[in-house]
Amino acid sequence: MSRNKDEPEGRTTVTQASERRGHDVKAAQERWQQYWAEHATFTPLDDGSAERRYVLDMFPYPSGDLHMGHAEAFVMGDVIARYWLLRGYDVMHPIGWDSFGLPAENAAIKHNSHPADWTYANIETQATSFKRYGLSLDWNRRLHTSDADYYRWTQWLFLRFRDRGLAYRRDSFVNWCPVDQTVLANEQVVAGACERCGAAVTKRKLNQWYFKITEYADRLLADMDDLADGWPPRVLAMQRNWIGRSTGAHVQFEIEGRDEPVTVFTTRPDTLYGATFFVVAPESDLADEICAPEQRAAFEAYLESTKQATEIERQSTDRPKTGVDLGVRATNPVNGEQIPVFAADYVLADYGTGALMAVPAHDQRDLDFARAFDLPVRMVVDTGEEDPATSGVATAGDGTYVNSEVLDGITGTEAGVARIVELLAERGTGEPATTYRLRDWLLSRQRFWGCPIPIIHCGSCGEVPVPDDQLPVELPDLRGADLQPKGTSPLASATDWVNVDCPSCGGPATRDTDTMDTFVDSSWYFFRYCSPGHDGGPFDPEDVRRWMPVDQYVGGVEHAILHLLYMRFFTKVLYDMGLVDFVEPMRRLLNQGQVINEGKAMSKSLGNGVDLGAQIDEFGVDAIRTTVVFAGPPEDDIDWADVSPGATLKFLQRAWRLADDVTAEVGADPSTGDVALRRVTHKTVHEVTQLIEEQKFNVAVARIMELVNAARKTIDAGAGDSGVGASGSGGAADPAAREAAEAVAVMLSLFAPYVTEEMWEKLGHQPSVARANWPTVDESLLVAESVTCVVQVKGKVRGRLEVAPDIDPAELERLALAEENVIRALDGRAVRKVIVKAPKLVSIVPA
Ligand code: ANZ
Ligand code: ZN
Repeated sequence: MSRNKDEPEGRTTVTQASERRGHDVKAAQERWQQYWAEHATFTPLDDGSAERRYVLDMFPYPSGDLHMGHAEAFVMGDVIARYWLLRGYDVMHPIGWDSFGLPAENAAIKHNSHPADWTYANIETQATSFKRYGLSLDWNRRLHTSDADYYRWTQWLFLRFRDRGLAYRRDSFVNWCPVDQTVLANEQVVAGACERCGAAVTKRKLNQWYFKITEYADRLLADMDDLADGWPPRVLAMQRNWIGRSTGAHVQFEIEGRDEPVTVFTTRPDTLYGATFFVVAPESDLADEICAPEQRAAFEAYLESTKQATEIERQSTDRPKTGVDLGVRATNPVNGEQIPVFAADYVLADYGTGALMAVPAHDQRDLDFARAFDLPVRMVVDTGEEDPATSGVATAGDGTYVNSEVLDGITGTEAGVARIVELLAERGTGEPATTYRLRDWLLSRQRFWGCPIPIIHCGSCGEVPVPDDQLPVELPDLRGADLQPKGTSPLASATDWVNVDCPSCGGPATRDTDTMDTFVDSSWYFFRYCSPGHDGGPFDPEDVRRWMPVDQYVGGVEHAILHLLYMRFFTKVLYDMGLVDFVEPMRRLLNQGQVINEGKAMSKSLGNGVDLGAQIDEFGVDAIRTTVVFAGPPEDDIDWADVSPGATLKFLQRAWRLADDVTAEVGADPSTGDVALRRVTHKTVHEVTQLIEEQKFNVAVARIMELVNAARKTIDAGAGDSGVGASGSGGAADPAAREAAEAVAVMLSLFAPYVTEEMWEKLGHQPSVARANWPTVDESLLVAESVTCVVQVKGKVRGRLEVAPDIDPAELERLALAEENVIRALDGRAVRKVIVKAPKLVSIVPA
């Protein structure tokens, strides 16, 4: 433990000696960890004796030992879980590991070992650290998504999704990382580079498995109304944008040489008369199909050149527009005008219909393209701004229609859209339509360390699901095999595993060699916690009914989009399957901030990393936990350069000394104690309760610190006397000091579990403080301050009352007449008159 540097050497006073007293941090950590494990302190009873609450932290990936980020993420959930436990709820706070995934595989390749070895060794390291970190976790529900008895059910769920038409295969262009040799989801591509290795991402055509999440787009949007109270607004906004619902119309254009018309999606059908050209996505089948022979070579060269660009680059407005004329014409369905057709990469193949009508006057990207290719710009909405043809700036606002036949003279987009949609409907060339940014969820991965897709491919039967009673399809061991990515899954090399008899016809067949995106594993783990080890299904619906939805989910905002969207999708499908009776799995969501250092994210290259283990060795778990919480609101980032775990440790020792000093008996009546301290205690309990409910944990710590100071003052006020019988006047024997110390122990246990167990024991209570009762508030002690009211009988002072400054005169009169000394002074005589001058004086005149 570090010495107090402010303390002059060599001079020892009584207070300084007592300042040095403190509990043994390391011994306490070992002792109570063992106690909690032996007594299953944090295992819910699940017997209906108390209302259930489910607190869940986003489960960790076993990348190595815990780091400062975990310290913050997990302490927030722990504060909530411990608080609910103290409030008498039956709390479930489980833990597990999201243990499939690429890093394990890459580490195995690097160190010539097996992903399982690396994964499970890291899990053990993290588990030990979680236990030391004093988290109120129920270890009996522990799960690992890479265990066969977990992924058996991941596979089972996949097959149920497939039964419902929600899992399917198709060819598509996918993001491809040439280094990791795997498919990446859009969100795993950051600024055109692989999120993991930084390599430039390219496109590749592959036959892949998808979940049809788009079928749930509307429900994923609509059900967010239920989350408005419990989820951070910015997360809801991110989800909404990701789903990206757009309303407008589908409009059909005839294309030269093609029998069927081509449909475009537009949000502005009202600008149809301003469409001066037509654009299709270069990689779409349509482009390939309609391209005129004389333009074929140019088209193919262009197509090749677009494969490098990412989706974001392709859509960005400040990028020079490129494209190629396909040498055919499209016909505008409202005025019969013939317009040229281009392929250009600002049009995405998988948004809308992969084709658009270009209205350069009112869409900036179309205008940029028109200027680059010298195409006409025709204004059809007069907004009063300069004509886009001359200004180069597209106008998008409301205005009056011009050059638009049936629309001319109409004002306002809404009216314009309504009129044109009517016209299109009459002619059978268009209708209202809705489209989404959200794409189906690509779940195939060509990697080893993941959940095998339980499908068998048979030459005569096609795709055959592995029968339920043959699940799990276990990963082959592949120990010693080369896991180096080669574009096909390493599973393909396990020929004994791959070659199987078709479950349907018995003929020769092969297993699907893709594994699932790990987001599949993490989309249902919270259900499994309700039924640990259940082998009749992924979970027992009865268990889930009792515990879910989760009351509080805690995790990083980096999961604001995908993980949360996917688990919401899974829940809705399970609802449709009749397995759960709710559609949203998480009632409340808390996004904790990050721990940074010197203004920057911690990183190896910056050398500004702070090692959690070393911090704990130096200051102890309690000090680190409390420092993290005290640093700011849970959502904010913490700069470790600005905090002082040393000062926190001193505070915790001060708190401990209260318990060490108190001499009033257990159960001593606090109402005989120091009223001023009692007021502070009850006010603090009242405020801390509210602050915890509002998740303002940092302020709660500050309030508890003040209470520790107030209790210390009371104890020290009696330092001179023997301490015996000093009740009410301060000192260690004052029952109000005990009351304060007990309140500190219980409230502080949310943040500092070890020192408070020690305090609770010193205060003469049975362990565990985690299972104590949250202190109750005596409302009458909440008045801000009190005034002494003098009570006179026949002009003589007979009593004094401590009352609130704003006390009601009638109440004051009642209190005065009930005063013992006053009753004695009246001696049975009737009262003739009472003069009340609230709050200071009551004068009683007897008959
Ligand atoms: C004509 C038009 C006129 C458009 C106008 C906009 C303004 P949001 O709002 O994001 O849904 N579009 C359609 N399909 C596209 C694709 N595959 N790739 C790129 N852009 C596409 O965007 C819908 C609008 O984006 C559509 O409405 C279309 O351009 C374009 F004054 O049609 B609009
Ligand atoms: Zn077959």
